[in-house]
Amino acid sequence: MATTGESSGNNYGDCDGKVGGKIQRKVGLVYDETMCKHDTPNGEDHPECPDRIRVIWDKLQLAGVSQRCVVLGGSKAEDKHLQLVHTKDHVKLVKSLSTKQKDYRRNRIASQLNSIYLNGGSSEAAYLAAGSVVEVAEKVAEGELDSGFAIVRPPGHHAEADEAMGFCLFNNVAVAASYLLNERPDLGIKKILIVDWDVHHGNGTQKMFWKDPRVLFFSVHRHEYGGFYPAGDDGYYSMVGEGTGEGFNINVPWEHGRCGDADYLAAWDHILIPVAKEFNPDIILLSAGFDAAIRDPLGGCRVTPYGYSVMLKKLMDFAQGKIAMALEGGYNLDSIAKSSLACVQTLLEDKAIQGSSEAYPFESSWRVIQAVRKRLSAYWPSLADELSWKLIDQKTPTPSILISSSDSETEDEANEILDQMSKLSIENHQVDTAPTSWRADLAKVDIWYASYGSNMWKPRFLCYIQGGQAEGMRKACVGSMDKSPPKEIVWETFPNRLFFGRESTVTWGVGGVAFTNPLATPDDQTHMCLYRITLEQFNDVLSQENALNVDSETPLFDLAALQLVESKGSIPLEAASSGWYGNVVCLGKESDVPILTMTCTVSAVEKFKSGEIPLRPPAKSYANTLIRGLVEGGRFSETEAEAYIDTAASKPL
Ligand code: Q9C
Ligand code: ZN
Repeated sequence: MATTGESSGNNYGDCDGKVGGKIQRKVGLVYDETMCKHDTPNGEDHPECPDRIRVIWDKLQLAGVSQRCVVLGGSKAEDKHLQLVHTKDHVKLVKSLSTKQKDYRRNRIASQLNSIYLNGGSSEAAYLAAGSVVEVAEKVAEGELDSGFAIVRPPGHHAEADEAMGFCLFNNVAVAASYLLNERPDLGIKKILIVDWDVHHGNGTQKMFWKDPRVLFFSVHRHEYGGFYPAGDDGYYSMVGEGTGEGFNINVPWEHGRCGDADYLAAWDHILIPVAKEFNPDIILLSAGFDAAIRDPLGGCRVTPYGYSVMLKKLMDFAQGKIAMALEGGYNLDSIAKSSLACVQTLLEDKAIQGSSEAYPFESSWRVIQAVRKRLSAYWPSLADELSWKLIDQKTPTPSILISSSDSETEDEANEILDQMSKLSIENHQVDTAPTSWRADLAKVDIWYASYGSNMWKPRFLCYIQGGQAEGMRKACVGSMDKSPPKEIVWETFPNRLFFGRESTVTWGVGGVAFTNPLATPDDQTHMCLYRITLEQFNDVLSQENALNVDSETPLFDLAALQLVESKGSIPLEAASSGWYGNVVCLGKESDVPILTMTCTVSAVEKFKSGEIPLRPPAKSYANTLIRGLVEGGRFSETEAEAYIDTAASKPL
């Protein structure tokens, strides 16, 4: 490896690295200004900008931290090492982007790639980025350094064997891993854990070690069912590797942004750490993107410097603390500087970074964590146990308005979160409090939930219980807390008028959806499918139907409300007054169990009648879902079902 420059930092203390009697860990840092020359060709703004590594370096210097590290200059990767994970053609292509090349050729190449820009400095920076990560990893493996941080750009984890993408040219971390395993058997590195906490999936790294059991690849990222960059299924938890590498690829795919310390630490405590214990790596390479950091413009997540420090600290318990960190993404200059500082201080084993994580993981994060554990439990016995209810009942409510809001934090929101983060220390980030209690009471009471809309189709209704998304739906449901299926299903017909209204819904898109008049009219008929579920589950269905949060402190519909609705026939719910289905109606009893449905209020029916709110026929796919429910449920033949829906959709109210 060619070393362009190497200088030893000013280590306080003597050669043994003692500070104030305490053994100072040897932490390496690579920084090379040459990597700033990779930039957009015409000076356009881009989030992956040269200042990213400058601000990190400046911060470490200003804090007096770089002075306590071993500072290395960058070194260029050798082609033969790059070719351990990249094709010859790809290496040749990146090499050919040298300063002598004309801009237009680089622009043409870049335009054919996904999220890549190129200029005269790109090639050299890419060689330096990869070589610097190799250099740090090698020194850590040799034991010359305890750990190290390569402050490099362009980043690497999206780069595939034959393709640059996602701001990445060479896969820096993958090159280093492959180098240690294949070129340096003398160092005794036989098992490598790669942890990728960049907010994006490390698709390139995953592919490069897909069939390789020597590398355990762990990536936690925003996935959103394949909607987040780099889109598709690659980052899903079902992707576990293949051949002898099966089980050595672990993805934790968040369903949405806004994940923070609590979510990441839950993934650490309940997936990564137990697996790392079993795998027992010889070294850890960290794809350390800081774009899951709070205020990152691309990531939309909320990890604090404290969160990063705890995640890192927990990794230092493995491989005798041998960790080589490499910068990947991270686009808020202030956030990446602070996060990097917290990490280097952690590597130096300074006093614990102050902060706390009083928040709980999202309900969706627990769902993801449980799914990952289940999928991988065959390979990692420590994942096999079910997590206790006591644990996963600790979750952060999702304000329903946030579901459709943008990903980036407002300043106020961010400040408020940071404010909350100033109390606890690393040791006690897990908080034990009693779960909310209304659920236990309402779980003891059965009701019939009577459905007359899409929920007549059982697979669609089950989404409200088990979570997920049935055919035709545009959005997944979170499901109920209690995922047990309905105890019984029966059909009944009630003297109420079925009709369709609203312009569109989030779940079904454009077109009207079903309502039934809460007031009975003797000449009308609404056919309903009755599911026998608990009152607790009914609350969760009610919340989901009204776009409210299923994990609220108080039930929407408690035992008192049940008593009231049985005597009054229908009650509009205060808490669901902004939803369309906030009116609970009691239609009678069946086997002594009350039959409840939910629809709009009487006053909304008046507005539909007057035209103030337009009636609207259902779109074809929604109507078909109802027909499917009526047919598959055995209530009607297809022709009968079609006629029934047609009539309801066309007859004036
Ligand atoms: N609609 C890293 O963080 N976004 N790369 C493209 C296109 C690309 C991020 C959006 C994000 C790449 C290393
Ligand atoms: Zn990223």
